Amino acid sequence: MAASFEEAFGAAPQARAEAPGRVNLLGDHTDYNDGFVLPAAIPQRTRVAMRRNGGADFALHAAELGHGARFGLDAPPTEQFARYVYGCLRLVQDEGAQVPGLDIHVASDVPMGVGLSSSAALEVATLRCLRELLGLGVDDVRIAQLGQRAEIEYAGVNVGILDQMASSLASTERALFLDTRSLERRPVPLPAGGQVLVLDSGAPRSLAASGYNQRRAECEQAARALGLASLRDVPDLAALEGLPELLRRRARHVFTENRRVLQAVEGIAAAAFGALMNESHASLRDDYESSAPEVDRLQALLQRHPRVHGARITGGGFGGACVALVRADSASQVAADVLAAFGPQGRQLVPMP
Ligand code: GAF
Repeated sequence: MAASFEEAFGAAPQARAEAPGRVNLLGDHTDYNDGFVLPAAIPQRTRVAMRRNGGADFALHAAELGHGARFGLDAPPTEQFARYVYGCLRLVQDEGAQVPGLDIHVASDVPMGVGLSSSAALEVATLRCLRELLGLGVDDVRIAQLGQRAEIEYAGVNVGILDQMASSLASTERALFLDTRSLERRPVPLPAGGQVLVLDSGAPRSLAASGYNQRRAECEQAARALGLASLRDVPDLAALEGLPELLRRRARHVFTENRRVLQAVEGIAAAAFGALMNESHASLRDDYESSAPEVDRLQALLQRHPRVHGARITGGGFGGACVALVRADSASQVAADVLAAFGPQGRQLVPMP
């Protein structure tokens, strides 16, 4: 596959944009319950370049496709990867913009399918590039909202807004504390003496889409049974007592996870932040049942390491990566020790090795 726009299309692009993946430090499966999240951007980014091609159709080149895709706005492409781009084009047209035929090149080093939001990075980079090319008057929050809709309406996963807000607004230097109901947000420093490490378990997230949609439906069912607009509004754990066992555990995860995020942004020490990460993992594993055995094994190795403050599965779950808060300047040592014990299917993703 062509490594650059020029190589693929033989001319320079008219617009370029990029957007990062994200790692969620705390607050998973809270966003579609109107709750709190705490992501940071990762160094890996997706880059999109575009040029008007004089026609009405779209030619997409991306290494992830393994071949070029061609499509028009009247019918979605068959490849899942191309559907994210298609969704963005359609939504921008629905916003009232005239979208001309385009040559589009995508290059990305955001790891795919591990819980680091490669799809949000693609959506946000595509929308940023369209904003630049077409002079769209959409701000970064609107970009995130359009990206979320592209994923729900054209890729079939009923996601919340965490990933797109993180890709659109977070930095790698600090975490972004976001209230997903009001979209109020503020940057939060990482705990002093802590460094973020992300290791992939190599466990495929094969059931991620169906498991995710099912969890979301269970949360909505629990909120309905409690007579609440969403699980964000659960006042205390006692309020969950009347729920059937399974729904009670799902709701308990959401309630305790929101509380953990609120505690984590109070300027607590790295050790206390790490303890919240460990609790979050246990809650996702036992109450939310959105972890996987290989991820649990990786998390346990991380949690036990003397230079680790805490660790948890990150993102949508059902496989994928763990994020850890480790002692400053310890990431390489921890990664080497833990991966040696875990096995060759594991790999270090952040900091980039
Ligand atoms: C996926 C979704 F896209 C997010 O909206 C969020 O729900 C996350 O899983 C779990 O916190 O990344």
